[in-house]
This record gives sequence, structure tokens and C-alpha cells, in this order.
Amino acid sequence: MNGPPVAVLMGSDSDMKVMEGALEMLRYFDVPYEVKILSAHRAPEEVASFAKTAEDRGIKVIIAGAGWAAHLAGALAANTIIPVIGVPIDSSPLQGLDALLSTVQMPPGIPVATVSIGKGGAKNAAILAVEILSLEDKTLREKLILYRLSMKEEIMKKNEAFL
Ligand code: RP5
Repeated sequence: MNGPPVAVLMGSDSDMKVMEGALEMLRYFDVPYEVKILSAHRAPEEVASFAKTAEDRGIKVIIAGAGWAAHLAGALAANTIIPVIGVPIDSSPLQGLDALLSTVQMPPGIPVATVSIGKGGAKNAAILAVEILSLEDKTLREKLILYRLSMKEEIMKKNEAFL
């Protein structure tokens, strides 16, 4: 089936303010996505079923954000061979350090590509997803090159203020 190539999952609707960083970037690159609230501990069967059917529905990359002892990305990765990118969310008293370790420290054999904590990480998760898709999409590759160029131009422009 030809659904959107990227799925953005999060453990709670309270994660949306962080995960919006990923959605904004996917929209910037014109990459269609689907969004779902699914929790590894509150809805474990639904998480497994989502991951098991993702490939058949055309999903090529999953982005998963969760806070506290975050298991969502790992639980998804355990049930699919498509790449899973984990975003540790700073929603706990440990400000995301717990989620970072839970997400990045996957035991050998089932990787989760883990980005930095919070909204910046969510933004990078989307860029990494676009980079994965760009391996088979020349238009996306061009957009990524232009995006990097625009960042460079922006930073160089800031120097003009000191002239
Ligand atoms: C995690 O617990 C979620 O990913 C969220 O970051 C955190 C708090 O969830 P809520 O209690 O706000 O639903 O599972």
C-alpha cells in the first residue's frame, strides 16, 4: 500500500509540543506523514500491531518520541525492520536524561537511532528521516542540499552585523 512514508508516534498528547518540531520539518520538506499517540506501557498491543503492519502500509521510517523510562521506540523497533528514530522527551523530573538513556541504550541486535533530547532532537529526527528517504529520492536530496546551504547563508549573514 502507498501510505505516507513517515510515521510520527508519541507516548502522550503532552509530547506534542516537542514532537511538533518533527512535524514542522517534515512539512518544510513536503514529506507526507501520519501522527499517532501510542504508549508502550498504556497500549502495548496497539504499539506492536502498528509496527508489524507499518511496512505493508508503505511506511519507510518511524519517528517515536517518549518521556520518562521511554520504551516506545524500542518496542516499535522490536516489531519491525524499518528504521526507528527515537526522540527522548524532557517531560520527567530528570528532564529527559532518563528518556535519553532508555532510548539510546538498546541492547545489541535491535537498534534505535537516537537523537538529542527535546524539540531540537525532534527536528533532527525529521531531518534524519528525510535523509533516509533521500537515498531513493533525488528531489529530497536536492532539498537537503539547499537546506544546508540556507543554514550556512544565514550564519554568514549574521557576521555582516559586525562589519
Ligand atoms: C510518557 O510519559 C509520555 O511519552 C510522556 O512524555 C510522559 C507523560 O505522559 P502523560 O502523563 O502526560 O500522558 O509515557
